[in-house]
Amino acid sequence: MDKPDILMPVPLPAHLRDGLAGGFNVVCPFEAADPDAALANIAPGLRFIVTGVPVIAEGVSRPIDQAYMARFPKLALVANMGVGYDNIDAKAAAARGIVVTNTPDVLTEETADAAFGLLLAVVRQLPQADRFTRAGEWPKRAFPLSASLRGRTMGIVGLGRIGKAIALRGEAFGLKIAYNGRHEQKGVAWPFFADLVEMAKACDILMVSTPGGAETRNLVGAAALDALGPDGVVVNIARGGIVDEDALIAALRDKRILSAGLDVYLDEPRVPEALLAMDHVVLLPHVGSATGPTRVAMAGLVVDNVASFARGAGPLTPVAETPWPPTQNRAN
Ligand code: 8YV
Repeated sequence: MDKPDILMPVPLPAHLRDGLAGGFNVVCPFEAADPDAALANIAPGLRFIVTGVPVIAEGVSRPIDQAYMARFPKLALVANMGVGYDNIDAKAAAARGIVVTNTPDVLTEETADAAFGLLLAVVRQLPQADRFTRAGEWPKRAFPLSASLRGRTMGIVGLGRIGKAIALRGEAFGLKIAYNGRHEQKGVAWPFFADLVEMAKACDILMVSTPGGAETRNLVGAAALDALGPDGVVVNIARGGIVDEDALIAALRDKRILSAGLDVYLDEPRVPEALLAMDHVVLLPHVGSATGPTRVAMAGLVVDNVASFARGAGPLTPVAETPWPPTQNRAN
């Protein structure tokens, strides 16, 4: 029997493609001479899509929105390589009876490591110190004294799995922790702030670790940045759209906050020139989960989700909007 088609609308890692190739015919329209024809060819019978944030290819970004899903009448599963799935309209998927899966847990500790490394790099100016050493400046002068992590309070915007793992690292480093989110969490002793600006007033580090998408667009704006104050440090390892990029650039330029460490941007992989021109920020190319072992684990979970679903055993890690087994009114 022919292998079923699975559509990969954006370039994703080779090991994911290899993992799927055993059981599926992986269709990559971005490689076809005529991408539209390649899609039209498979559209009537297509049941599976595998997608993710295309971290490598400029200009190849494909939100899986309502209109896109509507092109595939038999679409049953959209499997995302990544815990964040703001690239997929999961509510629209739910309304069409399509299951969406993501890759939670396997990247939690890795991403928390990256977040904390970024925080240390920003506060102690480690990349700047490296540049200073390589430039042969050390024999001529001492590297300027940096800010310190001592005595700081870290406010976590979004205390999910990754937020909690970052908070535990913060405690081990002697930081005070607070958190903001939609709800106060049971069994969590760290102080909860329903209001982000109020939390920013009580903090000097803002750690952004909440899902992206329309609900959190520009959540961290000028008011929160001003509340953080001139010693304030913003670290964003979640999604670029959560922090108002223009407001952040203005606050950094006017020294209303001290610095920022960013792994994510509004229009990846393009980074605003204004940020690139600043020496007091640390800019990473969306590498939160980007280690060999973790990317292999993420790809493995994608393959396991698709394989399990395809053999009728259901998805392993469906997202909240498309629970499994399906509830009757899950579109609501
Ligand atoms: C990856 C991520 O960049 O999991 C996420 O939400 O942003 C990262 O792990 C991406 O998903 C790789 O496709």
